[in-house]
Amino acid sequence: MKNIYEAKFLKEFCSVAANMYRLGWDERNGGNISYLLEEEEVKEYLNLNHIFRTMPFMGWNETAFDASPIAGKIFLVTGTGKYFKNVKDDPETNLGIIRIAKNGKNMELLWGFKDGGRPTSEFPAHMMSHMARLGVDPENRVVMHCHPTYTLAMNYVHELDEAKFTHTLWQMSTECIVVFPDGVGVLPWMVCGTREIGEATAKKMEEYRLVVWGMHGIYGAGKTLDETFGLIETVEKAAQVYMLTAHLPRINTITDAQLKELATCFGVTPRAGIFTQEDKKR
Ligand code: 2HA
Ligand code: ZN
Repeated sequence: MKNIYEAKFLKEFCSVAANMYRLGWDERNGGNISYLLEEEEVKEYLNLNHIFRTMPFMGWNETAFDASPIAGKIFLVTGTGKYFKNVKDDPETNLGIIRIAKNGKNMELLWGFKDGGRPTSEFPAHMMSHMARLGVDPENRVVMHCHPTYTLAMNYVHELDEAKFTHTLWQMSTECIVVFPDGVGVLPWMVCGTREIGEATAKKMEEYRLVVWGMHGIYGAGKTLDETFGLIETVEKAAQVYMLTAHLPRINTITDAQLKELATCFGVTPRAGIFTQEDKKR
């Protein structure tokens, strides 16, 4: 067996968590990541027949949550109550590798959570989001949640309307429409960790790779850790520009005609319905 600390998936995961912490997106135990691994790559490092513990999905009763469509799939995931700050120095305590049990009701621990920990309280929301994303993109691997400062700040001063929010972000930085032409889904404020927010997030994930949780944070999904991080990073940069300028008279803007020109030039299709927003000049 190879040393798991040499595994690319673990090294990359630790480094992305460290970056998210460094950027202030994951204070205390804020945020969570789940990363779908290939069985082939995991079995170089772990004996897949050795299950340390079997755990039910916390807080979700059997009828409420059925993960059988992804039974047998293996995820590297952050732990509940664990701090992103500590992931890099002690991955085996702060992270775990779990497999969805055959019945779709339990998780089998294959590595990590060595202090008795368990996956993030948002794990069912993550799994439902994985199922939704895999339905539209079979290559999706990552679901990432965090609390980026400017995105959160923007939630308090900008309407929480998907089309308006997306349109404003697209205007705040030229690359936005190229990076997320599909826009940003927005959920109203909801209690986190619940079945309701999990289901609502997964529903949005059928259409969006980015979902803002009103006055809480953001969810991103993608094929790789880099791609998912990059999506959130691009939203956060645009939100930062918005927050640095929202209180000032705006004398220039990227027009809808220019946004459309960008889309044509980069070969992306902007989500329908965004350009019906008035081109706000304040
Ligand atoms: O895990 O961010 O939304 C901590 C959170 C919950
Ligand atoms: Zn959160």
